Amino acid sequence: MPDQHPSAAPAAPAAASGTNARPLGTDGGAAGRGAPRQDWTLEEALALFALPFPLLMHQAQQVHLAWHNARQIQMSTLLSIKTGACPEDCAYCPQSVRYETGVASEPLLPLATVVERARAAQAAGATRFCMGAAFRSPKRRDLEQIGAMVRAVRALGLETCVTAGMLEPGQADELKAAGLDYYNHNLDTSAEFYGQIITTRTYQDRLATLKSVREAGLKVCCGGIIGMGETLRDRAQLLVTLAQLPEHPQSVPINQLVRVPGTPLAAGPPVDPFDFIRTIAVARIMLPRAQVRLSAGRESMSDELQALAFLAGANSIFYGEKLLTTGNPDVLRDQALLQRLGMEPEQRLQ
Ligand code: SAM
Ligand code: DTB
Ligand code: SF4
Repeated sequence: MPDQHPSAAPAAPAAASGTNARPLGTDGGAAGRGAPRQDWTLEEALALFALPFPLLMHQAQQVHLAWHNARQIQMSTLLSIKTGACPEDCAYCPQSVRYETGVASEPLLPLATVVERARAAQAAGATRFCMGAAFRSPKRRDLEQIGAMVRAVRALGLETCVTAGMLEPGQADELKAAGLDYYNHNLDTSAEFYGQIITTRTYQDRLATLKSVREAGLKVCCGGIIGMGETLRDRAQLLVTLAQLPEHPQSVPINQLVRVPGTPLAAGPPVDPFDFIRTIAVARIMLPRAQVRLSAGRESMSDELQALAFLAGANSIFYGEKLLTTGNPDVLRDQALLQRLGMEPEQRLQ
């Protein structure tokens, strides 16, 4: 008997089988693309994951081409503005005070240093500057300083993003008033698996911060991590949760776990690269309008694997030699990769 992929069975719903007439990932509105769907079910997401790889890639590319300029990649540069000594216990994170990872802690950087780094990122070709702070949640004085950083970086003509832990509604409003464009706060994984990774804040806490951010009028950057021991079902459920938010996040980072010695997740089986690409492709289909960012983990990926991620619909990267505390490909390698692929950095600010 010839091998039969599980998805060859007739159970796949229409959205995954490619047989329905409406554009994939949308409600089929009159404009051709329609509005992004917010009624994705876990069964539909799983059916997408179960598609033969070439069919999944084909569907992801159809969505990608309908919504985006597939030549362009958005480039964001990260800077850790406050490093280490974080009280939370996120099992993947080298910045938690609970793990011996060798990360030296540093208080909030001076404004001048942040501006200097933002200028350098802009000169290298980044259009967004993301400031990451290892806080459970920022205090009043922290937020004032971060607001000043946002104002100064925005004044350079860069888009701004901050990630600094949990926010109350008033704090999100304060950042919006400072001119912040995006706030990054990841769900990281499914609600079901979450408790095995973090115990010091709940999934509900994360959803509450996302609500504060959205309601302040900030753009939401929210995604997760692949490779923490989660099942395919957890990956599918994370994407369903993102797609069912009152509004799709405008930016969706898909991180591959960087295994940092000293963290509880330091040892673990590697992620199958094709499963990683599948996650990007399903994210592209379910969240058609979002920027899907090929995020942490690129340093260990071949150029060919990154090209597959772009084919699957990733259209944003972190650009610059460092993420927060770990490495990232150097800018010359990234520039060469885009050039070899006939692709280019996105110039336009959203
Ligand atoms: N402390 C803030 C918070 O957790 O909300 C902001 C900074 S935190 C480092 C931002 C995100 O980076 C995390 O939510 C997680 O998704 C990602 N991250 C942290 N360590 C990582 C690792 N080792 N590999 C992949 N992603 C990681
Ligand atoms: C996100 O999703 N990934 C970035 C950013 N948001 C803040 C952080 C990745 C961190 C990787 C581990 C480190 O460098 O410390
Ligand atoms: Fe702290 Fe953020 Fe790291 Fe969790 S992910 S330990 S909250 S810095």
